[in-house]
Amino acid sequence: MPAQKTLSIIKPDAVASRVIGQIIARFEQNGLELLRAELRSIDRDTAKAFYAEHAEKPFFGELIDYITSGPAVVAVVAGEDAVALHRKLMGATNPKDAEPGTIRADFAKSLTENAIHGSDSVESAKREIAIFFPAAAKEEGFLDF
Ligand code: IDP
Ligand code: MG
Repeated sequence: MPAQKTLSIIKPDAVASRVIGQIIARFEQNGLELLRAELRSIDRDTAKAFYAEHAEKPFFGELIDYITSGPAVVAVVAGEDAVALHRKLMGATNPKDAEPGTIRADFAKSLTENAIHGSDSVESAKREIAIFFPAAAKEEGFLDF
């Protein structure tokens, strides 16, 4: 089985805080590698499709405003057990609950502006990679993991 892949987003607050390098270093120090990465703004339609599971939540509007507010690093990160390992490196959604030494504990500003996104399952990873890297997703075997 090829290495597992996950969709990682270094969110606009972390890009503005200039900690892209520190976050990517944590991936690399923990056995994960970057397969694709783009510094880009996320448009509102893409953001709404990406966060569709939260469409009915009271914070949805705030979340879409935030994730589209400036450049983000959107990446495909790969390695053994990449989905769970990347989530572990992220820490809890609310930085107040995140373990010391996790990306959110160290870099997040608030529950909304929480520095990083990572797919929550292999199925989510495939859906999210196809949204942001449609050409890669069509490559033979890219989504076989
Ligand atoms: P996750 O990013 O840890 O998977 P989700 O529950 O999927 O967390 O929420 C997606 C994103 O929505 C969070 O990362 C955070 O930016 C934002 N968010 C989640 N819950 C709240 C909330 O209660 N208030 C405001 N923003 C929230
Ligand atoms: Mg989530």
